[in-house]
Amino acid sequence: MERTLVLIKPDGVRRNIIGEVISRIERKGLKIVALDLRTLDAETAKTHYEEHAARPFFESLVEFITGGPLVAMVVEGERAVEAFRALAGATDPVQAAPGTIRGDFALEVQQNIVHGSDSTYSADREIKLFFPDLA
Ligand code: RTP
Ligand code: MG
Repeated sequence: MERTLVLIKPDGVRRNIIGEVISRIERKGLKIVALDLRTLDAETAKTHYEEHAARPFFESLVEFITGGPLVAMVVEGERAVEAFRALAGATDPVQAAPGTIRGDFALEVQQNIVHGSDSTYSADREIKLFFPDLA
């Protein structure tokens, strides 16, 4: 069974839509196998988003993602990586289709509510980073 790392970013927690996001994951038929509310330190945030280290928005992204508590989850199911990315919608919430999490709840590219791993390779790396003790 495939696993993916999902984050409800600090903007989603601040806006009290944790339940809304979790409900969509469960409604889809995906299973939550680990879940934790935590505030990231800068080092973990930089490792998580290391692929973007050279991008102009990197510093601002790290500041945003460490700026308050977030919810980290491991989500499991058939093609879980792709299934959750479809629920999340496009990175830019204005482009994201209505009916997706970003399409329904966000307007700005940085504050786009959720993260989902972009491949099984990334999922593996990110799950080890966030939940090193998970079997
Ligand atoms: P994520 O990694 O958070 O699931 O998002 P994604 O794959 O859809 O998008 P990605 O390209 O990996 O970008 C990571 C996050 O960086 C912020 N971002 N800001 N200011 C900008 O132009 C910009 N572009 C991206 C977003 O929070 C995006 O989700
Ligand atoms: Mg990404």
